[in-house]
Amino acid sequence: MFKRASRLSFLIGSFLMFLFTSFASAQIPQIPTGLRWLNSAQTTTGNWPAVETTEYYSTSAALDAVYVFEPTSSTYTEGLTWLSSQAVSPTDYLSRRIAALKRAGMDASAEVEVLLYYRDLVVGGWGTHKGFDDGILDTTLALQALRSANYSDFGVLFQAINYLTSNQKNDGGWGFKDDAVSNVYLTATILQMLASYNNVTFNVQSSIDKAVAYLLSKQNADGGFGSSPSKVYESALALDALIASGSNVSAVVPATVNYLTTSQSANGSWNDDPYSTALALRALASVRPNLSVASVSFTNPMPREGETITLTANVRNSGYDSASDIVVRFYLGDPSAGGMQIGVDQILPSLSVNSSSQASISQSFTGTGGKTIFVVADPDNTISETSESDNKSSSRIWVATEPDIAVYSEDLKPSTYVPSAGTAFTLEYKVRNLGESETGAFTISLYDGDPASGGTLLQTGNISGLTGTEVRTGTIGVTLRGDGAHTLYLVADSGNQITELTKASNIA
Ligand SMILES: [Ca+2]
Ligand SMILES: [Ca+2]
Repeated sequence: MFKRASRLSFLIGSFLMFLFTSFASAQIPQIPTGLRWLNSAQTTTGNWPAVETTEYYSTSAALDAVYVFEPTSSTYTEGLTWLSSQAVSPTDYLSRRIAALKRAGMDASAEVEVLLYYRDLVVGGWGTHKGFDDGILDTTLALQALRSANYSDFGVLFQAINYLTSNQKNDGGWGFKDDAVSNVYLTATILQMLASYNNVTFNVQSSIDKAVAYLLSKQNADGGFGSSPSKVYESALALDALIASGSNVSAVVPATVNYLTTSQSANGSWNDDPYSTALALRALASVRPNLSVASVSFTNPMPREGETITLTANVRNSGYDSASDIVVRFYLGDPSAGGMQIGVDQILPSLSVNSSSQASISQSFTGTGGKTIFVVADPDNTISETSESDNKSSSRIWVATEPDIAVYSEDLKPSTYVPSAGTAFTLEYKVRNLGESETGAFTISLYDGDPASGGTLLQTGNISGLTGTEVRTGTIGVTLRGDGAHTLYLVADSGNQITELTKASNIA
């Protein structure tokens, strides 16, 4: 076995996969000045020079940053051309190259093949080259590269991730060697990578939680991270990774942003170093809002056909930056499965961090039965967020059938079938709403004899509205005059339905 060279003495870059394209966002002034400096620092051959680290790391980090803001710029394309033209062989260079190629939509299958050839088949990690001792950083970078290439061999990924999580120290961090203490740089890099696999291929939440706790404990009084004094590259990587972790880290973000913005040089750079400048820019860009639809509610979740109701979405910003001009769009059905927009786009003027606001439309529906209302915040994705996958929510309504009042003869029960003439008895009855909508108040009338052919009105009563499908039981006092057979008729909401009491009393 070869021993891997020690690389503890210099900075090693890292990359992130940015899956989104350019966004027009309200930028803090440090971003455009930093970008201008980064553009000016590119050499005529397309690369960025080595200052605090090698030109390959500088260039790879600079491309990560430029891609976030100006993915179609000549700066980006010339940098990518330089990066992809370099002959590289160590695991870390190869991994950065794979990520850069895949992000640009280019083929990296040959590079992935070499990377997999380097893999230690026993331990499952990666060293600098084939046959080198496994290393934490090389394994992390290889996993990042395989993620960007959508590599999916579960066994390979599992063994490598397990190698890393089993080397996580008790304090939640990682160090370069078994006996070394944890450090911010390595822990942030691994946390970023683990977050990209969490809930996609693996559940590494407990490892993520421990890494977050470690990093949070390493924030310095100046708001930055790293072995005090704070370092720009460590602060930037830690901020990026903490946000990517999905944990709520709002308590530390403002101070770290302040550290980064105040440590920018007058010329727009950080430390006159492309690598630090790129990481700082990328970290500042990761401080984004996160919009989500917290709930969808209705003034009446069970309207009748044609009834206009108000649909309200509660939109929340749980991110780290404010958002403005937020489009909120309502759909009947899932928009990703043919659902159609209802109402017109609603615009929320602004949402500050940790605030929420409501958007509403008025709408009526045709066709009875269950319907699902979807609401999407920022449906055209014009606002860059820390998560783009939580912007949709839904809730069910039921469009109800019309009310339908009914009384049935078997629901009419006199207290006696042989009452004496002139003696009061009671009649128990049930009135039913066969429909799903509320009836509103109505009257019931009891007749002696068919009301359509001269029956006598005995009693009229008021019934308060029946809810959908409600059955209401009541009683009426009755006194019949005259011997002989009587047939009682109960009429609910005259005109709706008449029922005949067939078991007529026979008075002796
Ligand atoms: Ca979101
Ligand atoms: Ca968005």
